[in-house]
Amino acid sequence: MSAPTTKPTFYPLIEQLAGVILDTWQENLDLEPFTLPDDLGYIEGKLEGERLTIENTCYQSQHFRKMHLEMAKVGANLDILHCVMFPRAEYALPMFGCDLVGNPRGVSAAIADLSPTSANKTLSPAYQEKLRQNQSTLNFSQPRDLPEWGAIFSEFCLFIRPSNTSEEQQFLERVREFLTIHCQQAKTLSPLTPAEQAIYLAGQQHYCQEQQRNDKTRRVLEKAFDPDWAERYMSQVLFDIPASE
Ligand code: BLA
Repeated sequence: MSAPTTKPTFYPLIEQLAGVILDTWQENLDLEPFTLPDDLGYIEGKLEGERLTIENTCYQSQHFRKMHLEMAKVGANLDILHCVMFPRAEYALPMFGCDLVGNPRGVSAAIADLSPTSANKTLSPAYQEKLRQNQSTLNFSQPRDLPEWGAIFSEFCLFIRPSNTSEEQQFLERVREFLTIHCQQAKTLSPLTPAEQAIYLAGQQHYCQEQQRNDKTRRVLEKAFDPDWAERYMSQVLFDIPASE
């Protein structure tokens, strides 16, 4: 499949968020390319007669095994940004994850979190202290309830429907904060012992297993492609479970 000659345009907040993610990565980390399996960089499918296109950008760094930014477009009605930073098992790092779903009427779901992978499923005191600093200034009029599998997220998880451009910008700035804290914390850490690594790896495996229970994502992919393809994409690209050593 060849790349299109014209790049699709996305809902403005999605374009802005992609810019914030890539800028923060570039400013804080030494990025190296990461190649997705079977050249899944650019993908096209058909969803009920509408074209679904997926553009993937992927990097790795000293602290992160895979940093994945995906922008997907379903016809003219659904724009999606998905981003996950998978830590290397050597470092006691949480998972950064973000999902934004937009339609012509606005953004229906904006979610971002730094999700714990430790044995006691809490973030380290350093993360908690940094995340608390501006937490009380946040004010969103339409918070959303997490599904059952959302127990993987931290107490700092943002899950909202932004109701105006000011809330959209507030979400954008909070994600910039999450990413900056995450990249800067990563650089302070020393490698874990093999026994400790096994615990954090199990935490990542659990996170990916639970994310694979997201029926809303699966349904979009199943309709555009087919159930086998959706399963392969969710388990090998979106939330590939890191192998145990
Ligand atoms: C919700 N994800 C959704 C929704 C759609 C997608 C259509 C419903 C929107 C709504 O309820 O308003 C679709 N998301 C996709 C697709 C891809 C995608 C097709 O990423 C990729 C091709 N999801 C993530 C990550 C998080 C996440 C990293 O990929 C969180 C860190 C969360 N998405 C998430 C949650 C919901 C959601 C919690 C709401 C699920 C629910 O209400 O049941």
